[in-house]
Amino acid sequence: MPFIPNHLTPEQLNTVQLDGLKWTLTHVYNHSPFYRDKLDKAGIKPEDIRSTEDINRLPFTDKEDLQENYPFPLRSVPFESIVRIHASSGTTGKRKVLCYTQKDIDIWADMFARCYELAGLTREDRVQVAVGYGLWTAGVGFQAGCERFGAIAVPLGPANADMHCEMMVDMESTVFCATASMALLMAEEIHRRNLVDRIKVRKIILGAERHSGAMRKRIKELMNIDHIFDIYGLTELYGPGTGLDCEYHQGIHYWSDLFIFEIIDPNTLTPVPPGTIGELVVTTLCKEGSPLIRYRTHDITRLLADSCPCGVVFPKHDRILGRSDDMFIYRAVNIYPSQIDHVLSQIKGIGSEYQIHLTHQSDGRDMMCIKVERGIESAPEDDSLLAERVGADIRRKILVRCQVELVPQGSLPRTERKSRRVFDQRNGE
Ligand code: DLL
Repeated sequence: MPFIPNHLTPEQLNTVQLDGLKWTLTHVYNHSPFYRDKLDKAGIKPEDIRSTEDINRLPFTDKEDLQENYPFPLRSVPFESIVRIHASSGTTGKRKVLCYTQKDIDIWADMFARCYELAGLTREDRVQVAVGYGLWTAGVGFQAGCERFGAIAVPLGPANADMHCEMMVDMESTVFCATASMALLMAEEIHRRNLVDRIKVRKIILGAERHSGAMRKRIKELMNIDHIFDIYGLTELYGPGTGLDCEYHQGIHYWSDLFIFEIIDPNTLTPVPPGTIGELVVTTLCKEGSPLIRYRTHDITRLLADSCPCGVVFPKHDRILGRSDDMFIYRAVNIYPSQIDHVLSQIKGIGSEYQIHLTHQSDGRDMMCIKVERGIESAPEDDSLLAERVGADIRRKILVRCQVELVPQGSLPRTERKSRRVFDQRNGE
């Protein structure tokens, strides 16, 4: 039996969504004082939901709602029905803690199994999991999905490079799952140790952070990989596995029978049409423990309306282009790190790794310095030309002047978690 319910017609999907929306509203209204209060304030009762468009009338939920009601925000079932919690570290303040019932855990494993199926895995595959286990949803998500799918999980977690290399060779792992940063780190290690011909990994599934085309290209080349799949997810919405790009890599298919994705303009909070970039807002359709109603992810992307050559009926969103809270203002220009890595990705001769340092100069002006690694094919003598090229392209495409510093290949820190790109020292950070 396939895991992806590809037989669903658009009409059937719409019915599933409407039923799920009604169920969720009734569930939270009856069981969560927080949501009941929120809906009462907005003047909405569950029975007011008559079509999926009525979602527009519902109030938003945001990360502050999860922090203010710590430690069990959004809880909508009695404690005896909760079998697990997960948490993600908020950038500021308390962790976001989410509750799971057994049904939530089962649905999460099913949706993750769909991702493995979409990535073309078979039960013969050996899946080396290099993301963290514990409070974070990553490790257990990849593992439970793998077991549900029926492939062999090789559950290392971040571990160290020695152990990953050893297990990859000995276990003959065929799939490697990691954060984008960890995938790069391992690709470089495998290349450095001359292991490429001894490993059988042909597919990498990575996510948890935005990553550039240049980074994917480098990982693919270093490890001789056929496909890199981009997996999306967040703790609030079960965890990783809410969607994955198919082998055509033209967007991330997401499971619209389990949640509704909307894109809104983050300033006006109104929905924008498919194709328009904005903030992703999610509403769950069958989540029991901590349901989400129009939860603002702060992730920036867009819905893609076109059908996919792969034939999967589930809709797509674009890769995550950044986070609305990643934006920084430099010399009166709003800049997302993704704009910088987009510019860098187009320049031959530089590596995929970079950092953005913002400082306040003694003359009162702000300065942005981009440290970027020299590409393997470049020599230190090329530095000044490359720096000039980067500076000129940033000026032309983002309309700001900056300093550029070329640093040796491999000298910027590598991490097995999520890489930090922006270092804003303007407020004494
Ligand atoms: O990072 C879950 C996850 C683990 C997804 C492993 C994929 C792989 P959180 O720690 O709650 O959960 O962080 C969620 O990470 O809102 C995005 O900003 C970012 N993110 C997750 N996947 C991607 C991706 C996990 N594929 C936050 N591309 C999200 C870009 C991603 N950003």
